[in-house]
Amino acid sequence: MNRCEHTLWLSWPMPAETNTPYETAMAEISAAQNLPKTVVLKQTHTGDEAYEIRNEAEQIVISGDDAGLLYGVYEILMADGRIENGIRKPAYAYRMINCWDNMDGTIERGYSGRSLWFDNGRIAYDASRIRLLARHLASVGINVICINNVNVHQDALSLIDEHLDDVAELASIFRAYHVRLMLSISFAHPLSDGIATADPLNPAVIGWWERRTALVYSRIPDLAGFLVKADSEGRPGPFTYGRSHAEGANMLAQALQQYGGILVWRCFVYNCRQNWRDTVTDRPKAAYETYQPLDGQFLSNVILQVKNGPYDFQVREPISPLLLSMQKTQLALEVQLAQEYTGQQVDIYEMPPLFKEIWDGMGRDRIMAAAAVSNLGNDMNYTGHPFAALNLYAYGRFASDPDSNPEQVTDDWVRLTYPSFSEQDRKLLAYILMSSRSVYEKYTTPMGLGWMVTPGLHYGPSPEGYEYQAWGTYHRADRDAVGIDRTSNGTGYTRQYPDALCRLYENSETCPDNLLLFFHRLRYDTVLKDGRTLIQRMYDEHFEGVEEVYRMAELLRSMPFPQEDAAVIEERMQRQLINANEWCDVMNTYFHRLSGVQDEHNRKIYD
Ligand code: GCV
Repeated sequence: MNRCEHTLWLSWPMPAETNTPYETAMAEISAAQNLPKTVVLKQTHTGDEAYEIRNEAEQIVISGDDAGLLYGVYEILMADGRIENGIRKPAYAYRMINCWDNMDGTIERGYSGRSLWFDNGRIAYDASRIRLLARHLASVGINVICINNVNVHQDALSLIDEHLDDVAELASIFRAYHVRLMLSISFAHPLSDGIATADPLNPAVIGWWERRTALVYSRIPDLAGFLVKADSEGRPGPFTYGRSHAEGANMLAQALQQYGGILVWRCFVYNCRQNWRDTVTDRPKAAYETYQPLDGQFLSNVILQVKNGPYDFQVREPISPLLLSMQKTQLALEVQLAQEYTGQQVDIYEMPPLFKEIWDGMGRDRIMAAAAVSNLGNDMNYTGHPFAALNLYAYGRFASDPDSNPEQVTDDWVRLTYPSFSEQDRKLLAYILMSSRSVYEKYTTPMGLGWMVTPGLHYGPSPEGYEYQAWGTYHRADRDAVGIDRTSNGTGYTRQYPDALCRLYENSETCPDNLLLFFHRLRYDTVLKDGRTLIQRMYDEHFEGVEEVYRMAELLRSMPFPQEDAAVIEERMQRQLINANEWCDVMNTYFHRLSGVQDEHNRKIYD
């Protein structure tokens, strides 16, 4: 078996090329050798990707559509023995991956090589690698992939212009696995095509988008739709023309409507030119303030895509209040598999517990779609670190079934990825992966503080790197205290939550420890629930985090990984150890210098 087939989780051979998901399901059945029983496919009345599994003399998958059959077949092939009879249906109609790939082949916040489909301003790919990827996406129910960066640079305008036929060809590879393409578009595109304005209410602009959308759908009739980042971090948008985001989004949605396309509009809008002296503006409040007043104003094919937390994919954030507050608007949750702030696919940070926390915090019915910023690239193993593939796998599982159990999902991935492991090794690896998030949190920024990363790069510590900058990400540490007061006495951010949550977060006694410094400004001598002072807890967490990485490294070395994986895991673990030590020392020194408080255990803190 070649390397790239081995490293993602489907271990049986790649089936021959097919054209439709139905043929793909049939081909997967015959490619898998070790089936316990025959799998039979039957078409019936159920639709919407639903399927039924029946264990009779044979295992039977019944579905009204090709996609349902495909998902049923994967469920059987990936299961560990017998699976339950019953009907399943993916929880959301759209389970999306957002790739931040640029036409020059680079990937914004990419940590696993270059783009799998763009190079040097054009579309170029290895079709068999794309098929392998599509196959893995389908195996966990992912059904939409947006191939280009939400920051749409000038050369990417060509995707809905001279490169449209190449995009259509790429779409056909994904189509066989029931994965539909989506494209990020620039709100200002008409300006580059002889139109004097991009005002969404201007008839010339409306006509331009109608014609362009018609052209796109003539080549890719099943395109899922368009994705837009507008008025965010310098991207163009309706604000330039004094229009609201509802007016902007609806104009595009109208153009998509007759083709069944959706318009996904990102809610990542905040003031990225903030004066750090301004203590009134509080960036986490921004998305709610912008979009909540627009609730109910969007057309039925608009989906607002909201990041899981109110800031930007920090190690730990509370659930975004916007996700809890829109009653009359369709929402998509956005998570980030690319480990921008969470170790960059060098440090191990596994997301099943994060996904559980997010869905528990939000409820499964608040949204009608899920999106994940991709962690994929053209590295042989697709995700840089072999363990980062678990994040992709787990995202698909949760987006299909938000009630998934994170332990089970992790176990399944380990069993599928390393089938030759003993039960003991499987359990140990699953345990390491499940704890990796809290280990990372301990040595970086415990208790919800966030940021403090090297500006721009976002890897490694820099406690004041963002402190005097314009991005609105401050902690305002001084010699007595750290954090921002986001309660009603402070910036009032807590008031964006429903009452019960607002009360929980308002009070530092009831606020969960792991979010204390997100919501409160606390003195270093504050005594926490466990009896330790804030500063002592800070020191302890950093030291413990490093110790846990050493333990993790030792345990991983004892496991029988395939040779290629072992080399990558060890090389990255060496870098994780350096990073963890650096975080621990820099953070402890920083707070020790500010507070002058000694560590109760007299461990080494550099002055
Ligand atoms: C695509 C953060 C990242 C940016 C990213 C942005 C976004 O600010 O650092 O690289 O841009 O989020 O989500 O749009």
